[in-house]
Amino acid sequence: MSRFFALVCLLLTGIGQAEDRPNIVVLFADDMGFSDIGCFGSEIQTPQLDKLAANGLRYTHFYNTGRCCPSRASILTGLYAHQADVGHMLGETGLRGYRDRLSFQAVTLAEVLGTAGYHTIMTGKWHLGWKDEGSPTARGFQHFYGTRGFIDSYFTVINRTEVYLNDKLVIPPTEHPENDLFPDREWYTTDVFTDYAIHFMNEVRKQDDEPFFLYLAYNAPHFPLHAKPEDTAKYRGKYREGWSAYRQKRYEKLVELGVLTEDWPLSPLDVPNWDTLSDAEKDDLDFKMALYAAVIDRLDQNIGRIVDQLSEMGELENTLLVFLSDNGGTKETGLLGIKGENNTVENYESWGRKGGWTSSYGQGWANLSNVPFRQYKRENHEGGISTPAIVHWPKGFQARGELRHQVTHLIDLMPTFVEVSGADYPKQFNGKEIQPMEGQSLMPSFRTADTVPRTLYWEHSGNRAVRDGDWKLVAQSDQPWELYHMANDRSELQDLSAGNRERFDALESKWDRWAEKVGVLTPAEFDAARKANRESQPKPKRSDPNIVLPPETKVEPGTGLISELFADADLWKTAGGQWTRTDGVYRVEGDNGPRTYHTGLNLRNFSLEVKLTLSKGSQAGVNFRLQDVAEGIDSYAGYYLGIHSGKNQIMLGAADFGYRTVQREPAHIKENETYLLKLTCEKHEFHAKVFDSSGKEIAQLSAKDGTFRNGLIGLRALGGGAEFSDLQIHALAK
Ligand SMILES: [Ca+2]
Repeated sequence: MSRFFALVCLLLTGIGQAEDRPNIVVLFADDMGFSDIGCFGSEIQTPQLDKLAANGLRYTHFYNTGRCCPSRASILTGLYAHQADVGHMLGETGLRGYRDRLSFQAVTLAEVLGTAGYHTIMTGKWHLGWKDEGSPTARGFQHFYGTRGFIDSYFTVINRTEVYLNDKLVIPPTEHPENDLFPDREWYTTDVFTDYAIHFMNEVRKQDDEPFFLYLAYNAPHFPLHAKPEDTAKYRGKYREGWSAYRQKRYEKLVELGVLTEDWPLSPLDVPNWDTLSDAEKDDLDFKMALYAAVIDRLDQNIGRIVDQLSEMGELENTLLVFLSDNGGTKETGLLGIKGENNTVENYESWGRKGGWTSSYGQGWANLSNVPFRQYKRENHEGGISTPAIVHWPKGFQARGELRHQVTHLIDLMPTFVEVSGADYPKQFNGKEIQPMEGQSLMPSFRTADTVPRTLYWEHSGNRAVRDGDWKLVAQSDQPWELYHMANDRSELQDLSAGNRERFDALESKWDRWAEKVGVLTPAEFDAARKANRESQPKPKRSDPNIVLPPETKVEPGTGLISELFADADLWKTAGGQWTRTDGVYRVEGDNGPRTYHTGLNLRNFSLEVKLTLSKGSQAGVNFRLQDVAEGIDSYAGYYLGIHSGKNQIMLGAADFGYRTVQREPAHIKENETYLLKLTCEKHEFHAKVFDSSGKEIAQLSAKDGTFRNGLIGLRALGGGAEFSDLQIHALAK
């Protein structure tokens, strides 16, 4: 806080009086189009957001960057995404503009507001880097629950989307994440991210009366479409009318609401006419859109919970709340959605909870999401970069239910929050020079609808745009520029390039200068830089076994027992849980979810034996090929051989996109009984046998995986204590 502002606060409020600076809450949706909520024309029921709009402001020209990572970089730093080193996604090039974490020459909203005395809270999807140095807690959030990467699943935790509580990995990939705040409720991202946001708000209020900043980055409604049945039921059947009917309805409502002017026609349908589809396709698409609507409906219900919480705390009036989406509706998954031919209404049970790129609504419905605009997520036409926007702050401004047509962007949140918090935007932070803010404060627009001309820029994957006053020059990757007059034609239908050469050239040079300034690479340059960076890195030893041991230790394939080489070495890493290791016995206590203990031993061909006792609780076993769980960064999928007392079974599971059981065998598993697990991984085949304490074989399992490269070997326990002993690992010949 600036000293002047502190003094003013002190004079105005007097010592001991309530803090006058507002709480700041940013609610961020993921892959949601311009017309997907009620107060922006949608038929999807969003009464909570509509109420916020009715008591606040709606911005009709609010822009994002068109895609997940860059939008997150931009909203948090107040810079263009390239300046925050996230010009593309999280690919490391070693060059400015394109790194695998946020720039250290940028400060986050949390870092700035934290220095002004705000409590800083984040829940949800970070998607700005897996590394510790770039994590939410490293970048200013004092409280965090969520993922460091993407999410792509609602009911389960899939590979590379581990859930962290602050810096602690609390949920590795699993089909059954634990809802630790509400053990009787199912773990569902939109719900639990809200649960934790409320939990943290209560926690900070127990500490003191200082305002808080909450950044709640939901993954809804990003695919895959995982909805709760009671939410889906509200919409199922409604969408059989087809996309054209709903595009027209939304357009008319947007005009009626005053969000759009009739001068901007509805862009033409960009997908096949609904009537050309078969009845089965129509039914399938109705179901998928009902799922999408249900995911947004649930998002809105949870936003209601946040509002209720603020109300109960008596702090809703003086909370500056902003709702935005990170990019428009997506056509990334094809015309009819992912696997339209395979994942059907009939076999919903088989794909309805499967994470990854398993289900989506497809381009047809994305064309509805982005009404009235053209194009989609990733692109810089209005359909990709326009977000519905709501600002609610009863104490901050008089306006209720009004529209604002000022041209605004994610980069504007930083200067707005600096202004309302009295924070100093630093020139230096942690010893680094910090780039100046790029945005403009929204504060004047809280008071007046007067618009002011401004210039904004975009670039993503070769898609590019510049908006200067009422003019916009925009192009798709590898395509020529198009020129539009936005006041007359925001739907971008009349390309005016031909008759306005001077303006065209001026805008093009403006964009070129900006691209030079922020370090834009063409897609080809980006690919080449990423490749060069990859090749410049020390290569992992491809020979087998690839063992992470002190450099002086040499292990050759087929050299027999190698576990003793590292038995006492300090090479073990935990991914959750307090493990102890004494005299070759590895123990983990407690009952707090999945815990993993890794050897640092990375092998392709090996055999392993270990004795395992479940002291109390459900399941434990051996992991291999789970580098991501151990390191939190890599993308190797994993296998798991485990015994499960709760379900009385022995299983071989695999985590790729979502955890799946490869094979399970029934067996009576007793607590405090010692079992012997024997496992061989050789030439892409896995064979396991399990014996009871009398030496009787009680299960035999096997699997084959041609893509298996090597596995980081570890021990794993879920839901209870476990003890491992007599661990023996042999490196086998290739
Ligand atoms: Ca997104």
